Amino acid sequence: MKPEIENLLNSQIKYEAGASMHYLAMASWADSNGYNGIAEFFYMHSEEERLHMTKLVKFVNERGGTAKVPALEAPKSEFKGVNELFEEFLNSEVFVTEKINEIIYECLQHKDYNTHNFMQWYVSEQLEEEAMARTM
Ligand code: OFO
Repeated sequence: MKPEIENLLNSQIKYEAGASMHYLAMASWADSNGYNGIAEFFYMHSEEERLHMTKLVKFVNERGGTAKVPALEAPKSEFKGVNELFEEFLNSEVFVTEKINEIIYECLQHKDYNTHNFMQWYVSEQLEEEAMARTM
């Protein structure tokens, strides 16, 4: 695996982990403020992001790279209300989509068609998640 691609994938591992922790903090806030349905949604979504992270960790290692499990800053834990949760959700998904697009671009520059193919799963996933966040 080319070092440039490995670095980008390791950064992506961190973004997925960050999203997972961010959504967990949002779930916890919703839970303790009486928004149980919203809490369930973000607990579930936090788990999904963790799976996205793990999928990348395994791929980097399988391809002969070294996946780095990142240190993370504590996510924000106070929110003004549910609108803020959903605004942050959308912004986070838009950010992750941009980062995935950067990886796709670099894969093509480096003729890394294996990683390009693997990342198509994330492209489809982001399309769905961004649309869902926008609708909510
Ligand atoms: Fe990892 O799928 Fe959204 O961010």
